[in-house]
Amino acid sequence: MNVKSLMTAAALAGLALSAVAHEAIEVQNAWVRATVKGQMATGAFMTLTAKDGAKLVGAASPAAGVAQVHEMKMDAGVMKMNEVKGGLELPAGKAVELKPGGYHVMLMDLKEQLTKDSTVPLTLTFTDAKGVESKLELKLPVATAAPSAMAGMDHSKHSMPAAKP
Ligand SMILES: [Cu+2]
Repeated sequence: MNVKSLMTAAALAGLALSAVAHEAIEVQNAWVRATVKGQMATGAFMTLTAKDGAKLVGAASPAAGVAQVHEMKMDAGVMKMNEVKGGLELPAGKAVELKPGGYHVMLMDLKEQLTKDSTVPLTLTFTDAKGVESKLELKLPVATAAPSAMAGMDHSKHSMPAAKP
Protein backbone atom coordinates (compact mmCIF):
# COMPACT_ATOMS: atom_id res chain seq x y z
CA MET A 1 0.00 0.00 0.00
CA ASN A 2 1.52 3.33 -0.96
CA VAL A 3 1.21 6.49 1.07
CA LYS A 4 -1.56 7.92 -1.07
CA SER A 5 -3.88 4.94 -0.76
CA LEU A 6 -3.19 4.82 2.97
CA MET A 7 -4.35 8.41 3.25
CA THR A 8 -7.44 7.67 1.21
CA ALA A 9 -8.25 4.75 3.49
CA ALA A 10 -7.85 7.00 6.51
CA ALA A 11 -10.12 9.62 4.96
CA LEU A 12 -12.77 7.03 4.18
CA ALA A 13 -12.60 5.66 7.72
CA GLY A 14 -13.04 9.20 9.03
CA LEU A 15 -16.07 9.73 6.83
CA ALA A 16 -17.69 6.49 7.92
CA LEU A 17 -17.18 7.43 11.56
CA SER A 18 -18.49 10.95 11.20
CA ALA A 19 -21.69 9.68 9.63
CA VAL A 20 -22.53 8.09 12.97
CA ALA A 21 -21.30 10.75 15.36
CA HIS A 22 -19.10 13.78 15.20
CA GLU A 23 -17.31 14.05 18.50
CA ALA A 24 -14.83 16.67 17.34
CA ILE A 25 -17.45 19.36 16.61
CA GLU A 26 -20.08 20.58 19.02
CA VAL A 27 -23.16 22.36 17.70
CA GLN A 28 -25.31 24.48 19.97
CA ASN A 29 -28.38 26.68 19.56
CA ALA A 30 -28.81 25.86 15.87
CA TRP A 31 -31.79 27.32 14.04
CA VAL A 32 -32.99 28.47 10.64
CA ARG A 33 -34.93 31.68 10.18
CA ALA A 34 -38.49 31.08 8.99
CA THR A 35 -39.44 32.52 5.60
CA VAL A 36 -42.56 34.12 4.18
CA LYS A 37 -44.19 32.80 1.02
CA GLY A 38 -42.08 33.54 -2.05
CA GLN A 39 -38.92 34.34 -0.08
CA MET A 40 -35.96 32.75 -1.84
CA ALA A 41 -33.23 32.90 0.80
CA THR A 42 -32.70 32.65 4.53
CA GLY A 43 -29.98 32.05 7.07
CA ALA A 44 -28.99 29.20 9.37
CA PHE A 45 -27.33 30.09 12.66
CA MET A 46 -25.54 28.12 15.39
CA THR A 47 -22.55 28.05 17.70
CA LEU A 48 -19.76 25.72 16.59
CA THR A 49 -16.95 24.47 18.80
CA ALA A 50 -14.24 22.31 17.27
CA LYS A 51 -12.37 20.44 19.98
CA ASP A 52 -9.15 20.15 17.98
CA GLY A 53 -9.75 23.01 15.58
CA ALA A 54 -11.33 22.69 12.12
CA LYS A 55 -12.59 24.66 9.19
CA LEU A 56 -16.19 24.88 8.06
CA VAL A 57 -15.74 24.58 4.32
CA GLY A 58 -19.21 23.89 3.00
CA ALA A 59 -22.90 23.36 3.54
CA ALA A 60 -25.73 21.65 1.73
CA SER A 61 -29.46 21.23 2.28
CA PRO A 62 -32.17 19.49 0.31
CA ALA A 63 -34.35 22.52 1.12
CA ALA A 64 -32.07 24.89 -0.79
CA GLY A 65 -30.57 24.88 -4.26
CA VAL A 66 -27.45 26.59 -2.96
CA ALA A 67 -25.97 26.74 0.55
CA GLN A 68 -22.92 28.85 1.34
CA VAL A 69 -21.00 29.97 4.39
CA HIS A 70 -21.41 33.75 4.51
CA GLU A 71 -20.01 36.64 6.42
CA MET A 72 -21.90 39.87 6.98
CA LYS A 73 -20.05 43.05 7.79
CA MET A 74 -20.17 46.80 7.50
CA ASP A 75 -18.25 48.17 4.56
CA ALA A 76 -18.16 51.97 4.32
CA GLY A 77 -21.46 52.21 6.17
CA VAL A 78 -23.18 49.57 4.05
CA MET A 79 -24.01 46.08 5.33
CA LYS A 80 -22.47 43.60 2.91
CA MET A 81 -22.64 39.84 2.68
CA ASN A 82 -19.93 37.68 1.13
CA GLU A 83 -19.09 34.02 0.88
CA VAL A 84 -16.30 33.09 3.30
CA LYS A 85 -13.53 32.07 0.91
CA GLY A 86 -11.38 29.15 1.97
CA GLY A 87 -13.67 28.19 4.84
CA LEU A 88 -14.55 29.52 8.28
CA GLU A 89 -11.75 28.95 10.79
CA LEU A 90 -12.81 27.23 14.02
CA PRO A 91 -9.90 27.57 16.47
CA ALA A 92 -9.47 24.62 18.86
CA GLY A 93 -11.89 24.75 21.78
CA LYS A 94 -13.20 28.22 20.90
CA ALA A 95 -16.93 28.70 20.36
CA VAL A 96 -17.57 30.43 17.04
CA GLU A 97 -20.96 32.04 16.74
CA LEU A 98 -22.90 32.06 13.51
CA LYS A 99 -25.55 34.70 14.15
CA PRO A 100 -27.64 37.34 12.41
CA GLY A 101 -25.36 40.20 11.40
CA GLY A 102 -22.24 38.00 11.37
CA TYR A 103 -21.31 34.59 10.04
CA HIS A 104 -24.17 32.44 8.83
CA VAL A 105 -24.99 29.59 6.52
CA MET A 106 -26.92 31.16 3.66
CA LEU A 107 -29.65 29.02 2.17
CA MET A 108 -30.56 30.25 -1.29
CA ASP A 109 -32.86 29.13 -4.08
CA LEU A 110 -35.27 27.73 -1.49
CA LYS A 111 -37.52 24.94 -2.75
CA GLU A 112 -40.44 25.87 -0.50
CA GLN A 113 -41.52 28.13 2.34
CA LEU A 114 -39.84 27.32 5.66
CA THR A 115 -42.52 27.57 8.30
CA LYS A 116 -41.97 28.02 12.02
CA ASP A 117 -41.70 24.76 14.00
CA SER A 118 -40.73 22.66 10.96
CA THR A 119 -37.20 21.30 10.55
CA VAL A 120 -34.58 21.68 7.84
CA PRO A 121 -31.87 19.08 7.19
CA LEU A 122 -28.43 20.65 6.87
CA THR A 123 -25.13 18.93 6.12
CA LEU A 124 -21.98 20.77 7.13
CA THR A 125 -18.57 19.87 5.71
CA PHE A 126 -15.46 20.39 7.82
CA THR A 127 -11.77 19.83 7.26
CA ASP A 128 -9.41 19.09 10.12
CA ALA A 129 -5.81 20.28 10.52
CA LYS A 130 -4.61 17.55 8.15
CA GLY A 131 -7.14 18.57 5.52
CA VAL A 132 -9.26 15.45 6.05
CA GLU A 133 -12.90 16.12 5.24
CA SER A 134 -15.80 15.09 7.43
CA LYS A 135 -19.51 15.76 7.29
CA LEU A 136 -21.98 16.56 10.01
CA GLU A 137 -25.67 15.98 9.40
CA LEU A 138 -28.04 18.20 11.33
CA LYS A 139 -31.75 18.80 11.55
CA LEU A 140 -32.33 22.44 12.36
CA PRO A 141 -35.53 23.81 13.88
CA VAL A 142 -37.15 26.62 11.92
CA ALA A 143 -37.86 29.62 14.14
CA THR A 144 -38.55 33.33 13.91
CA ALA A 145 -35.87 34.21 16.49
CA ALA A 146 -32.76 32.71 18.07
CA PRO A 147 -33.42 30.08 20.75
CA SER A 148 -32.92 31.30 24.30
CA ALA A 149 -29.26 31.49 25.29
CA MET A 150 -30.15 30.17 28.75
CA ALA A 151 -29.43 26.54 27.88
CA GLY A 152 -25.95 27.46 26.73
CA MET A 153 -25.35 29.56 29.84
CA ASP A 154 -26.47 26.77 32.15
CA HIS A 155 -24.18 24.41 30.30
CA SER A 156 -21.12 26.60 30.77
CA LYS A 157 -22.01 27.13 34.42
CA HIS A 158 -21.93 23.38 35.00
CA SER A 159 -18.52 22.98 33.43
CA MET A 160 -17.00 25.85 35.39
CA PRO A 161 -15.05 25.13 38.59
CA ALA A 162 -17.31 25.52 41.60
CA ALA A 163 -14.54 26.69 43.93
CA LYS A 164 -14.43 30.37 44.79
CA PRO A 165 -11.45 32.20 46.34
CU1 LIG B 1 -25.75 35.50 3.47
